[in-house]
Parts: sequence; structure tokens; C-alpha cells
Amino acid sequence: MLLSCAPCELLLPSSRVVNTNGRALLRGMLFPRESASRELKELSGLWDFRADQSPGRSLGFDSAWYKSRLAETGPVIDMPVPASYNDITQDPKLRDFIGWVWYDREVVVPARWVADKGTRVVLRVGSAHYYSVVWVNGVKVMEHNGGHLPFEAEIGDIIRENPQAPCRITIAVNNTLTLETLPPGSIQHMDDTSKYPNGYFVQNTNFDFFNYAGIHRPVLLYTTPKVYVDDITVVTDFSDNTGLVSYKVSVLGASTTNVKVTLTDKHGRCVASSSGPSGVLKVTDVNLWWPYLMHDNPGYLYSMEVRHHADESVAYEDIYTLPVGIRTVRVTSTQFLINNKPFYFHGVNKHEDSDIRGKGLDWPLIVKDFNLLKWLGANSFRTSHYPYAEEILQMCDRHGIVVIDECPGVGIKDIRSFGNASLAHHLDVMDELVNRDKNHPSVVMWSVANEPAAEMPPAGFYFKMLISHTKALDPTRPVTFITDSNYARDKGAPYVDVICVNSYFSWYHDPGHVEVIPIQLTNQFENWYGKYQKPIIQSEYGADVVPGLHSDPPMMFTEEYQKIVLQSYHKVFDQKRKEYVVGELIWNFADFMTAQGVTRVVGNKKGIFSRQRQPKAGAFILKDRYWRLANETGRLPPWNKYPCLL
Ligand code: GCB
Repeated sequence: MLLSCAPCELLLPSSRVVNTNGRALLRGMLFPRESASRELKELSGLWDFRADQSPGRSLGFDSAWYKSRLAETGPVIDMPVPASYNDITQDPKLRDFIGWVWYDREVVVPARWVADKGTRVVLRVGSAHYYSVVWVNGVKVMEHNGGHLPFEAEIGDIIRENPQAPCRITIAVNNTLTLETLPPGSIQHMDDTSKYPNGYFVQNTNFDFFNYAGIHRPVLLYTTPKVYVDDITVVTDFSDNTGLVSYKVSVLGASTTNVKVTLTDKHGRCVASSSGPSGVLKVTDVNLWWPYLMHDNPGYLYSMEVRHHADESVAYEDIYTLPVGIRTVRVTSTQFLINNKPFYFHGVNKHEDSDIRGKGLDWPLIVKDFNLLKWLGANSFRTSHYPYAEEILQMCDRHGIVVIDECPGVGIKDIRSFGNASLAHHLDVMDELVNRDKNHPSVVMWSVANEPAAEMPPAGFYFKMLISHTKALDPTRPVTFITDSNYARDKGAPYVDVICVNSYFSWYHDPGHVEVIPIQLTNQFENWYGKYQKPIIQSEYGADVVPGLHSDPPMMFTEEYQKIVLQSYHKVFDQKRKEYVVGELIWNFADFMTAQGVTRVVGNKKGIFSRQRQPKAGAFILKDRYWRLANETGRLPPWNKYPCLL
């Protein structure tokens, strides 16, 4: 194999959706929802697929595979969308493929959408990893740099050019990572022909999960009128029992902003309304949005209908309905407050990861995971180490599961990844992430990175810029980055609101010696708090377990060892949560796939559930603990006394 720089050369410096002129389009990214004025057509299912196995990975572009059906360019296979392509076949070359893969399918577009020029037809990709180029009927409509956020383009004009023809959508996706992508990576060419075949190369990364690739989230077409609600921002507050919803609506396509906003409760009763593109809705006897296990009625959502009216100049009205949870978030030097009440994170870190699908969105898995979270008594998770699907955040909103929303800034270990181009891209990704997730009540904090090399000289400037930019984008939520480094050398910590620390005492340090945990963990907390006087979350801790391995006295990789590591950490948490520790998130919810290596036994085994979601001994330890914590720190509704019946 030979990789010329083709995959990297085609990368653009900006992660924003770009049109074919390369100009960044800053616009809303509302989750597509049906309404009286909007229709949806899901394009999930089987697509034709072809990996470009040519030495430079450039055959697809050189031969313009987008100009005809992919099946006419050469052999194709069935590929489910959404899914990672890596584990779908038995071919190790496809599992470990680096470079461009091509997807296409034909779509029947409803005749009315084509005939009615007053209708915008939008093609939206929930996410594709990592770099994507999209064509419709051979015409390039968009490119996107970044593997975890949505992108979309209006395609009405293209499909109207030839209304009789089927609409062919072609998507080329490249999983090559560079020093400036998020996460970063690099291609290493192995030129010693006594050891490697001609043209051999590998992709090196500094993160601990498999670089699954493909179209990971749903692709769909949706419509809006020509004049449409492009974006909505809500910020909520309350005073006594009156809820306050400040909203801002942006309408595109006309200079008029004839907007009416109506808020209804769960029973469909109107509780407040207003006119105009911005305003404040006042809700008397408000039902606040509360986290799971903190209230009898967690995850309360109102519906905010935004209606842009038709008039003499605008032919059609547009209606978009946004779920709204009314809550506040605030941080003091020792507490994390939701609705002015101390909130203690007893939760997990997750990955989007499962057998066969890799990182592809999968409803049975999502619902199973939420049932497991509730069974466990977990009230929160961190989207380690990248933004998760919007569908997952919607579940969090509805079930009251609190989220620390993380961008894909993981594995930033090379000094060249702190340069201007990397920073510019990182800022763009934060723009896209905040723009996408700003209205989710479940999202209570932004995490801008995981374990960057924060001791390197450029890190101070880099994180100052990144964190201040994020705070300017959203002044209502705290910002953190996740650290593992020595508190004295950390250059980013002065800028964060909450200190999040990962540590693996008795695992990566002093392996096998659980007796060091109390002293090392206590010192960790005291050092960080002593230096910064900010609340602390233990954002990762844990131990690998190969399910079914046992030993007493406990030895590493057995169920007993995970148990004793957890229990030793918990004793210290119980002391420090009386002072300034505001949360504990186990690493990890479930076992997950990683690159192959001598420390990984078919993936990372620090899950308290196996990859197939069966509990290990550690899960029962956490379940007892989390329900006890919920009893102490929250308010257990009667039906939650019997979690097994949930
Ligand atoms: C960490 C990383 C996480 C790894 C974990 C481990 O500190 O943040 O991505 O998977 O440790 O198990 O090594």
C-alpha cells in the first residue's frame, strides 16, 4: 500500500460546513423534526459501498466515482447506514482501512417537494467519520471536516434540474487523522523493505479507542419553507416559582420576522406565549427540569412552538417545536448547583461503541444503556471523548440524565497540535458543538479536551483561548477540561470552572498495590484543591477486568481486583465529598474496542459491564453505592425504591 498525501491534501482547515467555494457557512443546526410545515425522509438502510484500495487512495477522485452509480465504477458491497464499516465484513483490510471509502444510494424524492419551488429540500448527515465530501447527482454540495457533528446542504435546485431522474447521493468519507484534526493522528510510512512490504504505512494515534469510521449517524432529507426558522437559542432561569425562558429566534429567507412563540406543558396546555424574534416567557408554577433521582418528576420538558407566519411577502408559514427544560447551573468554590441545590455526579463515562456496529447509532443499544444507567442509579455521564448523537442527548433530557458534553479534543500530545491551525479548528469544533447542543437542559458543562499534554509551553495560551471562547459562546454553563497531569505543571487549570481529574492509582502507577490508593488519592484532591479552590470531579478511575477471571487475594484483571479498587476509591470520595469533591465517574460504563496493543485484551476491559452489557462484579458495587448516594443527596421518588422494576 502506498498512501500519497491525497487524503490529507483534501482536508480543509475549517470544520464548519463549507459550500463548494470553501466559504464557511455559520448557521443554525436545529435537529430535524416533522411539523405541519416540515417533512422528513429517512435514508437509513443499505447503501452501496466501495473502499478505494488504490495505492494513493485517489482512484475514486481521479475517476470521478461520484459521476455515476458507484456500482458502475467497480465492485460494491452492501453497507448499513448508520454503522461503522470496520466490523461488517470478515476482511481485515477493511477493518484496518485508512483512506477514502465511498457510499451511494438513489432516493425517490416526493414529487411535491420537487414541484414546489417554495420548498427547501435539505440533505443532512448526522455524522460521518472523519472527513466527508457529498455529491448529489454528481454535483458537489458540501464537505465537512470532523467526525462527530452534523452537516447539511440545501439540494432543491439540483434535484429540480432533472425532476424525472432519481436523486443519487454519493458520500466519500476519509478516516485519515492529521496533527491538526480532532482527535489528532499521523500517518507513519515504514520504508525499511527488509521489515515491511513496499509502500507500507500505519496510522498512529494517542487515544485509547478504535478509530471506527463510516457514516455513523442517520442521513436524511427534510423540508422547510423558503422562509424558515433557522435557529433558536433558549436560556432558562427561575425566581421563586416563576420560570423564565429567554429565547432568540433567527429566521432566514426574508427580512420579516413575524414570529409567535408558544410554550405548552406536558398536557398540551399553553403556559406562556410571546411575539417577536426574541423575548422572555414567564411560566407561573413552573415545573423545573430536575436530574434523575433528585426529584419525583425528573426530566420535565415543556414544548416551545416557534411559528413564523406567512404574510403578503411570505407564502408559507414555518413551525418548529423545541423541547425546553427550565433549570439553572452554577458553580461555587465547593459545589456544583442545579436549580440552586448541590448536585453530586454519581455516574459513568461512556463510549459510542458496540459489537458489529462500532460507533453506528443503534436504538436497541441506546435504550438498553439507559435502562442500565437507571438500574445502576447513575444520574450522569460524560460524553468521553467526543460529542454523542443528538438522539442520545434527547434521551438524557427526557430521563433527567446529566451530561458533561465533551468535544473530540483527545490525544493532543504532540507539540505541533498546539499550533494556530489546530487551535482554529478546535475553536470551530466548539462553535459547532455549542451550536448543536446549547438547548439541551441535560448538558450542564462543556469539556474542551481530555488529557492534553497540558504541561507543554503552548498549552497555557491554547487553553486560555479555547476556554474563554467557549465561555463567550455560552456564558450559562461552566467549562472544564479533563486533566491527568501533575497539578503543579498544568497550564490549563487556571481557566476552568471545575477541575476534572483522571487517575489510575494501583493500575498504571503501582500496579497491583491497592494499599496506595488512600494516600495517593487524598493527596491528589488536597493538592488540586489547595492550588485552585475549585470543585473537583473524579472524572475517571477504574481497573480492567476480563469477565469471569477470579482471584483471592485479588490480582489485576480479576473481578475481585476491580471491586477492591472501586471500594478503596469510594472511601476517599466519601471523605472528600463533604468538602469539595462534587462527583465521581467510573471508567468505564462498558468494555470497548481499542487499537491492538500489548495492554489491551481485545479492547479496553475497564467496563463495569461487558461490551455485551452484562454486569461484572464492579457493577453491583456501584449499584449499591449509587442508590445509597441517591438516598443521601437526592430525593428518591417512591417508584424508584424498586429499581429492578424500572
Ligand atoms: C485514560 C483515558 C481513557 C483511557 C483510560 C484507560 O486516562 O482518558 O481514554 O481509555 O485512561 O483505560 O487507560
